Amino acid sequence: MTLVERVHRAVDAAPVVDLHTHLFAPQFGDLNLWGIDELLTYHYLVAETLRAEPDLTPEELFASDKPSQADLIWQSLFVRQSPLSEATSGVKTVLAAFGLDPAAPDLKEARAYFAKQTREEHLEQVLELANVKALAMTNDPTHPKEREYWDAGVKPDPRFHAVLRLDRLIHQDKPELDRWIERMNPRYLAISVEEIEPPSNKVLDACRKYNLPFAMMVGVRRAVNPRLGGAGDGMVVADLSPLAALARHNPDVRFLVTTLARENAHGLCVLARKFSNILPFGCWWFMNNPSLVTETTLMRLELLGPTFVPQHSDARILDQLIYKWRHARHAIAKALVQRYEDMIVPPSNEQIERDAKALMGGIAERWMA
Ligand code: RAT
Ligand code: ZN
Repeated sequence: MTLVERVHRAVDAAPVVDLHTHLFAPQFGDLNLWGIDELLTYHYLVAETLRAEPDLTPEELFASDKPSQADLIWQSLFVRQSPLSEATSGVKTVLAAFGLDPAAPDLKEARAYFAKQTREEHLEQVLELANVKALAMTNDPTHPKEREYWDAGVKPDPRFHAVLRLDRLIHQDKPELDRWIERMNPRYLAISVEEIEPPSNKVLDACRKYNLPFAMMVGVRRAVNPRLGGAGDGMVVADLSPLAALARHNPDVRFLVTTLARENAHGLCVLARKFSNILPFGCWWFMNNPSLVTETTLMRLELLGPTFVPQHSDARILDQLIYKWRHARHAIAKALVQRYEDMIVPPSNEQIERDAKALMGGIAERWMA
């Protein structure tokens, strides 16, 4: 077997621990999204459709029901135009994985397929196809529907780890951090921000008390185009210097950090070389494209060795795990091959497998333990 084959095989075989998704365990009922209409109405594809159809207004698109939106998006991005973007090629990867025709003229076959699946069987099938062994949810107690499940004492499937998202909670008059941490048993606390804002002492104290990492997703500018709703967010290049101060003043708190701007990826690596309590993770959102995943992973390997988490899926729809991870695996393996090719002594199979396991799941698992 060639080096390329050995590396791709090891990366494919390594089970994933997915550090950030928007998926819900099946115990959360309708919050757990799957199927062709959900896949096609993903906000990444909504943005691309409104670009491909300049005569269609966002208001018109959102006024129709979900299946009609999905039909329109399929015709626009998959039939009238070639599905060259990452989000469209992802849908094709998912359809092919289920043995469906990725070049179908309409969604009939796909709808019939998903209609036959049960929620439980479908979950097992997707986790197996994606080779995902555990994943982090994004749990927001200010979300009324989600809150009902927690209040009713929901016990999520143990492969779905809770994560307490603070974006909205910390803006409440009296955020009940202890109460939510004790109820959810989260693996870390998380926030998305435009610029790094040092968390309050209350939040840092909670991280210490419960020994939980604090995750920061940096560089999102919300509602750049509000008419696009959930598809309307943009990005900024952030100043990372407050992160250095935060890591320096709080050596006993662990920080999980991802940045949205390609321009911030290098600075984050340099900071992580200085502070072992910073873990760079994932190629987030607009960075989640094969070319940028390979580039970023290569840079991180060069600066940090195998001590980071190359990717998280950010999946919102269960079936997306299949494409987000297949595509990521391919991009990550490419970066690894380049590094191994430059080693004076070629790597053994054991070495390759050890590295693949650490990068795909081992390190994430340790940080979420
Ligand atoms: O990637 C996404 O789906 C974004 O909409 C965001 O959810 C982002 O990942 C976030 O967690 O804020
Ligand atoms: Zn996300």
